[in-house]
Amino acid sequence: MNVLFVLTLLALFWPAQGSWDTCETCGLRPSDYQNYSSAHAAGGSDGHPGAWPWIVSVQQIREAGVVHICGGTLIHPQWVLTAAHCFVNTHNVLMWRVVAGIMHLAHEGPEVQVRYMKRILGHKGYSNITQANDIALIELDEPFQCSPYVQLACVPDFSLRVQELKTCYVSGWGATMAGSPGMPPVLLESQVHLLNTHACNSSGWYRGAIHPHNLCAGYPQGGIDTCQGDSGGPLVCQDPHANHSWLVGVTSWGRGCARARRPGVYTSTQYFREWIVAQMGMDLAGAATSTESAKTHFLTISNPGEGPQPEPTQRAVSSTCPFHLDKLKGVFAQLQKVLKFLRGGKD
Ligand code: 4AZ
Repeated sequence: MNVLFVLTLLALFWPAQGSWDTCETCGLRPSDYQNYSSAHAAGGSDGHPGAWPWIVSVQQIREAGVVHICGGTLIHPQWVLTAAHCFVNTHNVLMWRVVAGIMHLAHEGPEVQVRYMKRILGHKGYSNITQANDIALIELDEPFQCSPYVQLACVPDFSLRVQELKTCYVSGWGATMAGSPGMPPVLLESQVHLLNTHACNSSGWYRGAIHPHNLCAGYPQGGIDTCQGDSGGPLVCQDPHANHSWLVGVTSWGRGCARARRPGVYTSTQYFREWIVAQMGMDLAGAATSTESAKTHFLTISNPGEGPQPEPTQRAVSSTCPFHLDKLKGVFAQLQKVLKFLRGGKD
């Protein structure tokens, strides 16, 4: 009986150990849990590998080599959310690649993964004059493999009260000063505040240039901001009740960088959630029948990885495959294996 108890405990904790590799969760940073070997924007600071495991570098392949153009965020193993304006010069998928698990752009260590593009789905309503609908999805040729350095971000639905989120961060390989030549090759991060959109749109600020689907983030006095090269990348905020983050914005534009009353402007992922689901859903209709896991990954869009599951009244939770059910299924599978082993059966 004692052996069974020990094995039960083992079975209970076993799935948690390997779960970084499965892409079953979103919004979790493995580096918060384990001490993996040790991210910006104007006024920001360096982080450590795996600090922002959902960020990717969207790079153009040129004759002279590859060039970082934009950031992006992994929201599914095979889908990256980014800004539409990143592709104004070329929509040719053959000219692009996406790099995940990278911190220093010049150092592609063993944790770095590279994928190529199958499709670029820019929002049809994108305007390069008003920067309206500055959002795009990239479908990759092959899925990324989740790891302690590569994880998915969670896209909130309408029940999350985004404006109430207090602890938010931007990250990227963008310039440290407006107009500065080149980019820092290392991923930088900055903590920013979500700013009141009405104030952001007022005279003395952006004077009506902010759309209902934008968020403003930074500081009224400036000093800390995203900048050229950070666009397409993530604005994430910590959930106040659990230890996962929400991808609330895609870095879009700003007048200069880090200037007073000219904060960074972001495309709201919450506003475009239905658009995102519709773009990916068309493809997933086929993919979901081929593998059950594709369905699970897709559902992580609304199911963050850990901590208390949100109240249904507060945030919609998919009824088909909640994360904790998945985890329980894993535990029972392990238990069954253990029992089978004890009975002398083959696994
Ligand atoms: C850009 O061009 C860019 N200060 C991104 C963010 C901001 C300005 C410019 C915000 O990628």
